[in-house]
Amino acid sequence: MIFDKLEKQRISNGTQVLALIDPDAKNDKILPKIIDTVNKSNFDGLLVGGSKIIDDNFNHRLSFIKENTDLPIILFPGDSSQISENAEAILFLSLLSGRNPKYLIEEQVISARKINDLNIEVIPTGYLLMKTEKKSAVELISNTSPLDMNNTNNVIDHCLAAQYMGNKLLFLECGSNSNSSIELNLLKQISTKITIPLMVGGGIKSKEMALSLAGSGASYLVIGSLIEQKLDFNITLEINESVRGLNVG
Ligand code: 1GP
Repeated sequence: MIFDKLEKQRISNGTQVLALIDPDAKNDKILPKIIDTVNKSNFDGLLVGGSKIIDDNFNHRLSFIKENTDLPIILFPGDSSQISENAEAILFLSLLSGRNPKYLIEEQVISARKINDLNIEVIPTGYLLMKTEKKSAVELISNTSPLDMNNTNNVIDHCLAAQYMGNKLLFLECGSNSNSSIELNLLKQISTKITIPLMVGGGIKSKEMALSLAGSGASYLVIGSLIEQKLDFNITLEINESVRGLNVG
């Protein structure tokens, strides 16, 4: 089981770093280079998914990714159309920061039978979108309001609710290519209250940022835009090696 394996790695090696590939048409030309960068960066896992796929080639791109990497594919779907037999696991997300039924339960119901038929491992994940300077694609597409990071109690209440609902993972999202990631003090406070692993993503662009997030309680870091923008494995490899050993146990 993929999640058990990641958790075992996390407990013995510390914070895990996952690559995120957006399998959208915009990346078609650089997809081989993205995969090559991921393969050479010693990532601990691979997420694949995007807010919106503009054509019907999602599955085709997943096959291509699968053929070209040894990392198992974990879906991080923007909606129920992003389910594929080429994946081994799925973050079964519920956008709990929002109040739009489509992303709280409707897309989940639409996708459940397909996931079951394809025998994809399900990782129940509470998904919380944080407010940053820039409006994220998630905010625009889901038509939901992100959580104000200054309202610590409200964020922690959402985190606790996500945990009490039985989620195995909590994804704290600042939006792809965000100018900032989650505030460190908030992350620290969340990590003292929450016992399920914390996955942090959105705007991780440097080793310093990755180290601060891991040092503040992030169990998993997700890096997407940096891979696409730089296509330089030296940068991502340095980040991944730097957090190894932090948060062991
Ligand atoms: C987006 O959290 C992920 O959903 C990754 O964000 O693309 O900014 O790395 P970046």
